[in-house]
Amino acid sequence: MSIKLFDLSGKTALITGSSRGLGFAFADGLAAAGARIVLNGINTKRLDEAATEMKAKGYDVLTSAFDVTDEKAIVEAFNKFDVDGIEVDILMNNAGIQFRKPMLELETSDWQRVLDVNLTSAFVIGREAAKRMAQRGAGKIINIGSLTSELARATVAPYTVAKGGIKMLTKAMAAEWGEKGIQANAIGPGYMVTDMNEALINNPEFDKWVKDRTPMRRWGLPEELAGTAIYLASNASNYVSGQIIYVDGGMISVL
Ligand code: GCO
Repeated sequence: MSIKLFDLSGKTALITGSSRGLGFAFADGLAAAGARIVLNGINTKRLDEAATEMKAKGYDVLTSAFDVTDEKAIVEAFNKFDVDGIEVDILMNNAGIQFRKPMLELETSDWQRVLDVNLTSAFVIGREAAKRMAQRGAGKIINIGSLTSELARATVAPYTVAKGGIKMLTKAMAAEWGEKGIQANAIGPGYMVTDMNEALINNPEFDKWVKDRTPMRRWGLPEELAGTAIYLASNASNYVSGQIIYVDGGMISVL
């Protein structure tokens, strides 16, 4: 029997933080490959607008509004999936915030907030999804890392620590859940054109640094991440686990 390596038909993907930015690009990409999409965010207006835009393309889209730092809301969301017969086959832990400030000036509360959104949420949501995936003997978890999963940049310490943790959480998930038929991998986006990076893009000095530091001499486009997401969400990666794939124009590989 030939399996369709990159076909996501019949699969349901939950993508956190997917009403805009990279999350929305991931949703669009997986939908184009045939997946039913569950969009997530905390702003229900923005979530509904994103769902409407995707439905206009003929995609099968649901929404699930919950705060990724609210464990009770996460558990309730998954219990509702159970009641509604929604099986999350693919989980993309994409939700994340950035907070740029030197550590000497950084409040612990700001440090903690970034870690809660960018790292702990991936564990809690991953655990709830994996409980169900394990019962079915199959599942794909894709965590969103960063170049800062490997390299530090001054003034983004909590984000760097969280993204470094995402890389190792991905390996921990692979270690514990491989025997349950779950593959856990990560994507490390480079400097991408997103709202989160608007201040950097509009800073001529930083823009020049990114272009000089990147072999492809440009910022990445969110849609350029879709192919890697489809690969890691599909049968094409059934024996791939614990990996992080950098989609960064070559930046992390050069001095
Ligand atoms: C920053 C940026 C980066 C990018 C991305 C790079 O302030 O340096 O926000 O963190 O967003 O994570 O891989």
